[in-house]
Amino acid sequence: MKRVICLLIPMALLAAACGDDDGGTAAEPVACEAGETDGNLDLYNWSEYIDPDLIPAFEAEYGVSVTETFFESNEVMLAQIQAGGAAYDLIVPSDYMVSIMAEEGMLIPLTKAAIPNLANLDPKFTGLPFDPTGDYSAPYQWGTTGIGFAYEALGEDFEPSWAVIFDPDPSYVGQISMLNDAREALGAALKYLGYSVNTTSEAELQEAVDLLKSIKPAIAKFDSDQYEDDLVGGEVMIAHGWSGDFFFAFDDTDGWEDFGYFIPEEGAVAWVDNMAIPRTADAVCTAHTFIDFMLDAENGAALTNYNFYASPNAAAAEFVDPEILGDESIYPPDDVFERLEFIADTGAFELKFQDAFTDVKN
Ligand code: N2P
Repeated sequence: MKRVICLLIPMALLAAACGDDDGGTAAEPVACEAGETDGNLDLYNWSEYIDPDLIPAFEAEYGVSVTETFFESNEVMLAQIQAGGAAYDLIVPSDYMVSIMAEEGMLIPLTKAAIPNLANLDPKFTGLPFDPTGDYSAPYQWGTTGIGFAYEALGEDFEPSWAVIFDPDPSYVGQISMLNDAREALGAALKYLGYSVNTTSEAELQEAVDLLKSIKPAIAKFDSDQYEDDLVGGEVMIAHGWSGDFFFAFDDTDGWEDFGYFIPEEGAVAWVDNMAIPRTADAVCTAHTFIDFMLDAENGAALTNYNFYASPNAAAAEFVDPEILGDESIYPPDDVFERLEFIADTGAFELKFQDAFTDVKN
């Protein structure tokens, strides 16, 4: 029976669901020293996530070149790494995906002595459940998933609820976008329904599917790539998306007065994206050196000042624009943080999320 099911599931998560029960064979660490390079770096990252000045700065300092390729979801990235085409040297998976990939033996354990700037990390961002020993990943940036909106649609005084999407006002029906991302879109529906984003209840998942299907006529598109541009460009009025992407677009278009972002009162997703080295990497030592470069205090601050995501780098704080540091939509206060939930690896249930989302979209 397991065999039949395994033939029907998406390729990207096949190994996680159908591999041997102990996960893949562990990858061996590689001996690298701080500052060592062993070739050019192929970086596989989310889009608009790195201050473009940092790439030439790294290239000049270490005499290697960096090629950047972009992905728009953890699952797309996983599928690419599993397909084994390009040998990316450094990837930026979110929390639950670090755990999936480490479990499958897809990540090279970090040689921590080659990354002295790990000491700059805020202790809150070390020992996290998806990589308790920090052996496989180093935090890059963190943020929340909520709702970006046009004040023209919601006015100044509205209830900051997921109902903005799941019980939409007729005035903006058809002008809503949602992330093209199974865990995020279903997670939003689960939160609205009062459930955990990490549910492993088929009944709860089905309720989330039914809810998303019921509002499909109100959804203009599922998109994770240009939703923030669609919002500031007037193509949609409401967008489900990642905090910093909205702020980046508001800043880019002088749109701060016309657009906003909120974390729904029912709770939402918080995430940490992390740097990790796939076992198929060629330039493993350059990848370590790049991780160390990104964890430098000033470089970490440059990231946040560019992409408006929060930094896990404590030493960076003094170089971060004070307006960003004090912005509660970027650095949520404790009472808001308590309502946030991290997406976790649900094991074999991951496939049910993927299948459920395919069902929603078809
Ligand atoms: C950056 C997107 C952040 C990814 N453009 C959220 N995990």
